[in-house]
Amino acid sequence: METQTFDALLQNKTQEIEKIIRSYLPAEEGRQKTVLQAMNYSVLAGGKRLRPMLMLETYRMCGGRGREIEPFLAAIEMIHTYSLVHDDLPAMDNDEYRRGRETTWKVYGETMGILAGDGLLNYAFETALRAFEIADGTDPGMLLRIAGALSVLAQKAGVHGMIGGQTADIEAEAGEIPVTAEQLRFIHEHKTGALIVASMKIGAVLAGASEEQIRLLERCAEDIGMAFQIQDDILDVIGDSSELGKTVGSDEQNHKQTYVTLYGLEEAKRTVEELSQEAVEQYLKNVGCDHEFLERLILTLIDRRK
Ligand code: GRG
Repeated sequence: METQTFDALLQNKTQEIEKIIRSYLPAEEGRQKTVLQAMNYSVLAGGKRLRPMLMLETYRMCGGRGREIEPFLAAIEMIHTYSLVHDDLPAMDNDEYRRGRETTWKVYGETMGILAGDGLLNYAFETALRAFEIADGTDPGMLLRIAGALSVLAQKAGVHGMIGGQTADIEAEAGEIPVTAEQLRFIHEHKTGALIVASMKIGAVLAGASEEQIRLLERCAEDIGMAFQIQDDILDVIGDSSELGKTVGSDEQNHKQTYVTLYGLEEAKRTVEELSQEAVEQYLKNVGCDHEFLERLILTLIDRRK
């Protein structure tokens, strides 16, 4: 695929996703207006929308054509955004700049930042449940697939997924002892990888992919998640704050051990490349579907600058 074609496709697909996400945002009204404003502020601040993109493309690649996927696209972005809102809080990373804007707690205050994150997490499930309203009630298979997708969303966002990873990360940061490679792997797999795996798995489950296809796509997503986090560590060292829309150098400031501090910059870059190639060659290509766009997307992430 020509670079120009890929770029144009990426832009169109991002716009499509953006429209869907916006259509599921709550109205800013009633006595809880302030928290609703804070929730929407953080979602509307932008972001690459990578997780909904991976979900939608996996769904379509596996033959999905319905609209049941739409509330899940919005839900995964709400959960991802809540994690950023909470991660930026003074009690966690204490960041003031994210997605090119002041962080939610900086604008709305710390208490409202906590509530906005809680609100987004819960609203994500209210939103995903709306897939049942879209589904054709005469197809029990679809109802089961939606229930399966909800279960993936709950598990991967939860204590055995992202929250578990964040816990291990916070504890590693507070400790005096250097983190081991195994600990770091656990943190990355859960903190970052879990939502990326959830995105691709939900796409596959809703599209009715086979067990084997789901297994391959999970492995593929695990590699993408790991590569994505290592690249995030790299960009925290060599990235440009205005391009990234967030502060760089915060890992060093927080004395955080990362893939870069453990293995060095060059080895980290090599690993991102290797994992991304493996995601495509060993897993994506064996799913047996037209994978051209997803392949290109995964390989483009190797050199991402934001
Ligand atoms: C607070 C429960 C809880 C979890 C927080 C996800 C997370 C765990 C913290 C956010 C900070 C961080 C470095 C997370 C790793 C995942 C990651 C690289 C997030 C940034 O994702 P992008 O680059 O962000 O997709 P945009 O803004 O483009 O959506």
